[in-house]
Amino acid sequence: MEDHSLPQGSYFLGFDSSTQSLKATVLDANLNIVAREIVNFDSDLPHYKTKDGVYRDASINGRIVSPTLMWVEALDLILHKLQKSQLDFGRIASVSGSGQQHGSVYWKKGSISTLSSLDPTQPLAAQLSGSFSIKDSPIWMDSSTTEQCKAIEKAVGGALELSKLTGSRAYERFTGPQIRKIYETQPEAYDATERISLVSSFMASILIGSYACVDHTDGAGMNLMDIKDRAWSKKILEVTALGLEEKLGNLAPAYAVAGSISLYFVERYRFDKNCLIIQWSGDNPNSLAGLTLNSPGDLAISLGTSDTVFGISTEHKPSLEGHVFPNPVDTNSYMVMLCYKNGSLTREDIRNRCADSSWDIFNSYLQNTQPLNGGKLGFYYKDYEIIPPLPVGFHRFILENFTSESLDGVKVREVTEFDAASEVRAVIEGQFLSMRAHAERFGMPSPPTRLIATGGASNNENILSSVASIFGCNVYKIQSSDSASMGAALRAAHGWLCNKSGKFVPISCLFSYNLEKTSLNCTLAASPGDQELVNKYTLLMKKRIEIENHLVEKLGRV
Ligand code: XUL
Repeated sequence: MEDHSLPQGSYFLGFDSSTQSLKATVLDANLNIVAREIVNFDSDLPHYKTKDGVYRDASINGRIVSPTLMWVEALDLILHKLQKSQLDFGRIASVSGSGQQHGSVYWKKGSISTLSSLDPTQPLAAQLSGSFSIKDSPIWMDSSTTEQCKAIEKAVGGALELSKLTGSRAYERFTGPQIRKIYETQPEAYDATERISLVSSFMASILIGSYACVDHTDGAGMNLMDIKDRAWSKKILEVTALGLEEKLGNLAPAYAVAGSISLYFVERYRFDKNCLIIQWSGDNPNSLAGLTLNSPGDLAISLGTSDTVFGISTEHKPSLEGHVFPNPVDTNSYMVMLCYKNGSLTREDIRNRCADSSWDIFNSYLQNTQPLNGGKLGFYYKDYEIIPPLPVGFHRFILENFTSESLDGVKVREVTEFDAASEVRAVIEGQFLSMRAHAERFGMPSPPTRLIATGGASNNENILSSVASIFGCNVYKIQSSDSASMGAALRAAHGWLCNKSGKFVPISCLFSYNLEKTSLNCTLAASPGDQELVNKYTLLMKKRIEIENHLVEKLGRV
């Protein structure tokens, strides 16, 4: 039998270049965490003057960008922090990473020579500051490309056709519509671009000192890749922007080697020169790997700047809602996902306004209010939401005569405010009722066999208890809530193993160690308790969707 063990004494480094921070997780050969670090963009790199890692452009509706150079500077800073923590870089056998999905970077013509000859005595940012034809990268929060989405869908024969081809209908944050907008509104900048990277392939490019490929999984978040063939769709490239193919480079599987680490990092941080860089991917696909999701009955929810719900599917059913991506660690299955823009920043907003900016008060409100919130339903969109496509605004309703036995005779009354405690419960129940409803509509398992929670808010027991009752299943957690950087470290190990074997090997080979003894062990965090409550939530969810449909008819994007 082939030996699938990882070399004892070696380390595997995973990054997560996300909206608000750059994180790193280092695993040893037994898959235990040996080091972690974080660079918080707002506080550690204040000279970029970001708020929550982004710039919200008040002059253009829905435009949200991040300074590309900040991500570059964060890489030097996090490596410097890891160096100070005495991490032995020489033991790192491979590196991979997660990038916030959809965000794009525009490399100026000629930048490849700067990238391939970086001087290890100088910081990265100083050397790459002139390398971008667009200085601020459009990111996943941007919703300014509705016109481009409509045009692309129309040109390929409709939204469902685009979903059939690429795994998703056109979405404002997806990279194809973003590129089309740049092509239309900044043609000189588009012409001056020699390579367009995703955040994932961008960070990998810096590490290898050359342009890295986009991986198949994150590539499916662009509305440009034929998901069946895992190749750029010529038809869609043509209707997106002229001359696009040469700017995109090649695609590669997630488990492939992007290249060896560049001399810059060997000399500046003492990485081993044989250290491999495995293709980076999106944060959600890598979370799927980090949570060791492997059964179609499992669902994961990631509660971060964005909230996402995802699972595994063996088939690709085109839909007008949600996304289908290739599974980064299994060549035969797909990842299915829903993404909400109003995640932690919206929870924080309600905490700040209603709970004196304190999570303790927020939690006490959750503890002291009854499940179902006496029929109070809230819709909180601090940012233009994706699911449902509704603009910024808060909407509150009270269901009168809601006995929780049936919806007969229930009257819906709109109100302008709730008391503070009800507002807190309404934002939490509202977010998870919406997730359950849309997950069911998208064909995800209901109830799931189990639900694995990750991301910052998964540390909140009160929130997880509501999740368990709303979804009607047990909720589990892994030791670290940073599944995106954990998944990247795991994918670094997986890619290393595939490279050693000269072919794809299932990631389960890595788990022959007995998962329970590793940092990936899942523990039960909350149970649904009483089935009657689950049934009542089912009714409430139905009513909520009815109200949501009315709101979309009245205010939504078509
Ligand atoms: C997924 C999405 C977000 C970002 C967050 O489609 O837009 O979850 O990946 O980093």
